[in-house]
Amino acid sequence: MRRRVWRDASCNQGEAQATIPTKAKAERSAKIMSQHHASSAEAKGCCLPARASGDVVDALALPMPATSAGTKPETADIPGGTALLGTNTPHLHADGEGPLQRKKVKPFKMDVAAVTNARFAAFVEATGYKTEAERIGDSFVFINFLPDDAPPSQAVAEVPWWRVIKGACWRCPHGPGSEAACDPEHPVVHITWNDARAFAEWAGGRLPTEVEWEHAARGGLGDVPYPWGEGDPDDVAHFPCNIWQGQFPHTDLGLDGHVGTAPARSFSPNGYGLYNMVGNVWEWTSVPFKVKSLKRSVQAVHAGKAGFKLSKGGSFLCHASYCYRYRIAARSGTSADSSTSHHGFRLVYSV
Ligand SMILES: [Cu+2]
Repeated sequence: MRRRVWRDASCNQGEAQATIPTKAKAERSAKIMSQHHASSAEAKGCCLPARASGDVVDALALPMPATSAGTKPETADIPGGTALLGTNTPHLHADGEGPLQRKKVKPFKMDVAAVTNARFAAFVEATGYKTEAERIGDSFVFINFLPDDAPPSQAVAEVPWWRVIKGACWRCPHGPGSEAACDPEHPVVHITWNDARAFAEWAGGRLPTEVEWEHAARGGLGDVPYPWGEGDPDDVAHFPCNIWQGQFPHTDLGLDGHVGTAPARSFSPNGYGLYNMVGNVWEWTSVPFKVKSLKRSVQAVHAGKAGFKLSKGGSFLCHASYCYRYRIAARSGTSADSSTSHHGFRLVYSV
């Protein structure tokens, strides 16, 4: 059977490690370890567990989430013109956040919210599509979602709060038996870039470019860090989006009302009527993840990421103390066949 290992997608000079783990080919490295060694500093490619074959959940045999509501996409009109990309005040330099650039964009339409489980279920019902996580048989699940009595699972060396869970997929986001966590109104997760493109083909849309995504996220406000403008979220009183509060990765206090994903339409929309452009779930873009830098240290951070795709927006796991990526200019990347419990997508439509 196909055998894969898992590695961190972006260690940014130690200041903020990856929030998107990566599926990489077995030849690349062997940084996998068993749960029993997840916190051991010595775990360097030792304890490589063999994948058990068989007993992969047939997700098509599982009950479908309700599709009666929320399957029709609502879109917002995004004006064309001069769009802003990046920032002159980057926080994670190695991610390639700067400088601020001006680009021309044509007008387009964008889903007001990330694609929901209900909408994705309609796609699956119509086409019989099986996601890559279903076909491969596992996906990355954030450790806090696993039950206390969960069997040992594989962790990612640099980001041990990610576990490789057999049977985890969009319909069972925390692994087998977690169908109830697949809420029809929440963003679909455990979706790879390839899955998102398949959905887009069916839905008559496409993934946004980075410029389109940022232009839309700014909501007409210009050079601002957030879709709501200025004003950093905090752990006390300002909760404009679904991110982490508390000490990562142990305790999400959920002061913003959500531990894990929030409904795709939650919090106040931005100036273009778009919900949750930052926080909640990462969103795939159509473009490769590239960082232009002549610095060797930056090049070293991104070595081995050829073919990665760019994701935007951060997720419910982001926190300023650790992974300050719920800003419009923030960016990350992972491979096209990676899927996690904090990654979804939304589409744009050419007009
Ligand atoms: Cu993050």
